Amino acid sequence: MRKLYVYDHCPFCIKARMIFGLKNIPVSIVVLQNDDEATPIGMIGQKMLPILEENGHYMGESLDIVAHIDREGTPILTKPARPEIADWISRSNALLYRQFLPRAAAAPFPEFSTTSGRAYFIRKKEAGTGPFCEILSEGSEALVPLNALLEDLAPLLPEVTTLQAQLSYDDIHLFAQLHSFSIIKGLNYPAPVEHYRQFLSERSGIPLLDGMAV
Ligand SMILES: N[C@@H](CCC(=O)N[C@@H](CS)C(=O)NCC(=O)O)C(=O)O
Repeated sequence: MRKLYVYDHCPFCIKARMIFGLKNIPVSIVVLQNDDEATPIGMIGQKMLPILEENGHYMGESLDIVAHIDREGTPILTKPARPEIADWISRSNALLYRQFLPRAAAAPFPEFSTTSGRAYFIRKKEAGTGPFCEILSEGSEALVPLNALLEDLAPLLPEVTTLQAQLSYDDIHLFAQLHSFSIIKGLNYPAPVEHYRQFLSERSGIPLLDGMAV
């Protein structure tokens, strides 16, 4: 069987996992330790996941994996992408990942099951953001703009009935983004956003992180 190497916290890995779940194509999920550099470098020449292993070949890049698997049988990502969704994602990126990273660093993800795996992530990401404890001390004030973004998203979303018929690459990017949002406790999801994230979680078989949210 094909193997998909991932980190559970990684939004790009969520994108690659989604296409298998949405198309009901079996794949064996392998979670690497976050400080395991040798395995991914041995496969694609860089320390980067997701990686798909198929018949002794390795494919990196989440969207290459999505396109490759969507070409198998009947494609499902047939609806055109909408620029307003890409725009919302890019507006939310910086705010989201500032709050996401310190929470992910403390969460019970399998890629952090060794102390060195967790320490590797903290060292690497704090180099970009500054100390995680300072970000966490921003408290609920920091959630105000994220809640505003969720309000902005509600009117942009397709109806769930439309989603049952056709999906697009927007749904891959947006669910991965909302999956990251779900590790942040205390956010308010407007009803259309809540329906959307639950629908795609169920259809792709990828649980949201609400249960470990802080
Ligand atoms: N362009 C890549 C980006 C993948 C990516 O940035 N993966 C991150 C995890 S979210 C990674 O493996 N970074 C190296 C590290 O964590 O050390 C893709 O879409 O597959």
